Amino acid sequence: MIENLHFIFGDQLSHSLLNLQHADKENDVILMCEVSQEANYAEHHKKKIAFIFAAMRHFAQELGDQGFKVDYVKLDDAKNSGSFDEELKRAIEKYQPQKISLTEPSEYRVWQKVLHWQKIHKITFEIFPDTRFLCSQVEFRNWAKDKKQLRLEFFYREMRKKHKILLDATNKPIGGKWNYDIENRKAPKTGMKSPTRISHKKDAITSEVLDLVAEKFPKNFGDLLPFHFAVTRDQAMIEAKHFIDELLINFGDYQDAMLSNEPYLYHSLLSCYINVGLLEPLEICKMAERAYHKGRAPLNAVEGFIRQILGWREYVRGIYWLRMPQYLESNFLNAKKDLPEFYWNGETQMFCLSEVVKQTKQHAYSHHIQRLMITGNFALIAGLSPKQVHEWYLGVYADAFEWVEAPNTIGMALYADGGVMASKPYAASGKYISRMSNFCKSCRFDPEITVGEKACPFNALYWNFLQENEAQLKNNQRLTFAYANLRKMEKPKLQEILAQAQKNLEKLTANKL
Ligand code: FAD
Ligand code: DLZ
Ligand code: SF4
Repeated sequence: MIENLHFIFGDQLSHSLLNLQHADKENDVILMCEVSQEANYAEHHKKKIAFIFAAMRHFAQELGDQGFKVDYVKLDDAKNSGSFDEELKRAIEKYQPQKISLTEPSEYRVWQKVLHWQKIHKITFEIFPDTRFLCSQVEFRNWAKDKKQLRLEFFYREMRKKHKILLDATNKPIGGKWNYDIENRKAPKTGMKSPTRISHKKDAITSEVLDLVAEKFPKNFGDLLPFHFAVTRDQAMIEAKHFIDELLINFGDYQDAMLSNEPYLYHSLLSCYINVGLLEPLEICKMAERAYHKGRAPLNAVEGFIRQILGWREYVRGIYWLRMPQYLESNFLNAKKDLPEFYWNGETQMFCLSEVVKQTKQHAYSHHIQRLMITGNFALIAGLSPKQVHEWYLGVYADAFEWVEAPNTIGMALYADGGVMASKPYAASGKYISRMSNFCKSCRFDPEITVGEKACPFNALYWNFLQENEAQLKNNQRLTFAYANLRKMEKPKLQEILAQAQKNLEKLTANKL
């Protein structure tokens, strides 16, 4: 019999967790388990599963080294039941704890389980808030409650003030402006190359996990090897320092740039480490702020980077908890088409899409603009089902957890929430992609052409999207210019473009685009 059973989930790998702070090395047991139910609730990329299991096993080892009693259930343990529900039940029977202690789970799905456990197990549950987030659910609700419209910019300013980040002595934003986004849209330079990224050595724990994933998930999407991920806090901190010292300086300027064979450019690759808890958001923001004060990175880069973490990351989490569970059913534009095969196999003539899917398959990573303006934009203007698109993003990226993925996909990329997250749909034609990338140079289509054999499919689909969704979108002030252009178009030309869009959609359905 023990006093307290601490249940730690796979994205709670932080020594600062409140329930760990309260754990007693003598009398408590810490439970962690790899379960097939979690591995299979989405079509997870092999690298994602390997990263999470390897990071969980290393974290369990660190806790053991610190003197905690850890019960770690591996996926292939003979008694592993395959679900959180049954593993908790088994641990309760084994240890007869007086109390179950946990930190609130990040996802609604798992929170429902916790509520259920409280009903069925006649034991006291002690549930701690997740203090790694910089805005609590209650705080976000209070901020949101009297607002007609939620907008990141105002939330972000509050967060800057609350956490005293990039403020001068009078609590005004350093440099005089809150937001330098306008400076962060440079097109890529020809021949641009970013520094080589770190590849961490694989120890016996990671190698065992890689063998396990190869054996148990052979048919899952994505390449398991090569595997470069950090799997401990120390390794993740090496990644963070590398980013701050070598890459942050260019992060702002080329934040929106896309290049083939350069999947990472100047992005941090820190999302998966922050999301599982190996790194904490506030420490990363402070590292970036220090780099600015030491003159090692310009303000547009530092502010832009901090805005993603202190602003967007917290904002999307707030929206998720405000709107769940209905959020997953959102379909404001009534988009119904099935996700095309090429999202899985990359087999499409559209070079931009095949390149992003290829990078995703190789690395379980794709940077923000590729997720938003290539795979997301296409899904939006082709009218793909938000639910199917959401399930794809949830599976294929190593950093994907529903609380952050769903608002980004359903809200930001697909506008399926009708504007809760974003003030306008991020619909764009091939001209945008051509300006911000070198993809079109390798493509059989031409971004300057809208109709005909060589026409870039994004172009006709873009106008078709505006036309088809006019009733829902025409009053959006940020689309005034786009609708004015649509109306200016001569009727025969518009008819030709709409007919081309239908051809594109027919080819899409036949897997021939
Ligand atoms: P950087 O570009 O270096 O940005 C720095 C950090 O800011 C990131 O590590 C991340 O923690 C944070 N960040 C940046 N943008 C966002 C954002 N929009 N929302 C939340 N945090 C942000 N991010 C996830 O962490 N998990 C997801 O499942 C996820 N799904 C997405 C789906 C779509 C359709 C889109 C458009 C975006 C999604 N994002 C998601 C946001 C963003 O694309 C990733 O956080 C980013 O690409 C991760 O790479 P990075 O660490 O190199 O980020
Ligand atoms: C994503 C994931 C996977 C693939 N496997 C596990 C697992 O076996 N055990 C575990 O504790 N967590 C896993 N995770 C992360 C969980 O999905 C994450 O902890 C929940 O989303 C928390 O809400
Ligand atoms: Fe993509 Fe169109 Fe450019 Fe081809 S021409 S890469 S389809 S944007």
